[in-house]
Amino acid sequence: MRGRDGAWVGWAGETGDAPEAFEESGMWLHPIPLSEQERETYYEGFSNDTLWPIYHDVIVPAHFHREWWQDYKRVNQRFADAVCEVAAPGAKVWIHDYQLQLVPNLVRAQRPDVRIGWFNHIPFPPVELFAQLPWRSRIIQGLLGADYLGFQRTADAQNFLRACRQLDGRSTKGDTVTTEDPDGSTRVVRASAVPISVDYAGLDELARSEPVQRRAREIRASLGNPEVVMLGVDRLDYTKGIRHRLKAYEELLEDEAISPPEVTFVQVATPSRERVEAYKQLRTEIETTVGRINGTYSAIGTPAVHYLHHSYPREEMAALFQAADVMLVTPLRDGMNLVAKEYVTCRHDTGGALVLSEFTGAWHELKQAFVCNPHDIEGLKQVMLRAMSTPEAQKRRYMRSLRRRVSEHDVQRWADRFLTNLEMAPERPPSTKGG
Ligand code: GDG
Repeated sequence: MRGRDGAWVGWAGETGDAPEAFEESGMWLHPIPLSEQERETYYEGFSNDTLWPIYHDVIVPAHFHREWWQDYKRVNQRFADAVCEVAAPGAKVWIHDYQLQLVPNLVRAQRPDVRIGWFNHIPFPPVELFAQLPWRSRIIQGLLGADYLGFQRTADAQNFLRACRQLDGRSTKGDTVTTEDPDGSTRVVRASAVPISVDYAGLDELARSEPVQRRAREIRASLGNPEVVMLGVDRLDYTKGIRHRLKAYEELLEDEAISPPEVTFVQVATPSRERVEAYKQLRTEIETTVGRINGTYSAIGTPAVHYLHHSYPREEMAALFQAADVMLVTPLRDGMNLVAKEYVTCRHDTGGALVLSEFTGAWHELKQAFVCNPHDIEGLKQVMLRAMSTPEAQKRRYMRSLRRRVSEHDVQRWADRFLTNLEMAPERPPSTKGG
């Protein structure tokens, strides 16, 4: 946003009245208020306890409440009204994520002059799961108010197109779907993959800086300079496969395939959605497991697992990535997973090894990673061992190739591609194949 002219409409971040709109670093920021009740019903409820589980393979059950849906509609209308207020004539409107799926159609109803795009940061579920949603047709209708819909993977775009066809009887052709507007005219909407990425240049520069390098050495020294540092960095979310990762690690300790202090594991679990029941349960489970592993396998001064339930500044994250020999990214389902791309970006020394779940969007781009299926604990253990024991020269070749991919497909390229797709939709831009 800083590199482009524009207005940003978003939740103020705290409940209650929102501040007046203001300018900051060349951006016009327009905060939207949420009441305490809407935080519970719209945000923690419908967004994070209905949609999030449905869109992530129902790893935990989804909860359906009609009052939550009413508030989802009301808040989406509030966002749409604000967008219509700030958008210049003919503006491009870029709507983000599953919390705002009704906004495209609500904006179109008031502002047929603007171009509307929507990007989904999380997966779009297979039709069999999406079909469970009592409000599925209303969501499809909401999204089809857009000119262009962007997804992380082609499979996500295809899931959406299939839902339009099978659940709503709409006609689809290639990556487009035909919809009818209230005035009876038909319109074609395009849905395709445009995978998100990271600020490669900015993060690479940060990782190369002397303070980050020094901090990385300090971290390794504080861990007792182990031969192998394994690292996990995730929001504390059941989609991230933290339990599976800990189980594999615990079994490797039990099998005596590894042992502290030669090998140690650092898990950063950033606090997240702490008032939602499934997250409370997950935290208890993870912390019990960490306690058990440490109780059994640690010695004084050399814990088997370093568990950190905090969030850290960017510099510290870059230093942690630098310090880690094996990065464990093992989600059960993840739209993209930026941590995998950030790890690769921080390894300008071409050191380290990335273990990556095949159920992440990132896996579709980072094929030189050590792939794993986190449900297969035995397989995951073998992959972890392989990531440690593969000869250095081979690992460097993998890392070079991973870095090339991320450097060539960074976040700027993602934004450019999205905006070009939006401009051209429903036509495909001439230079891209399927994207
Ligand atoms: C959603 C989708 C998709 C984490 N802890 C700290 C911290 N982080 C940063 C990471 C990374 C980001 O948060 C997390 O992004 P992920 O992509 O890994 O996962 P989600 O939060 O689930 O994001 C996901 C993403 O949207 C983008 O489209 O990739 O699939 O689920 O950047 O580094 N950053 C700092 N301190 C922390 O403690 N500074």
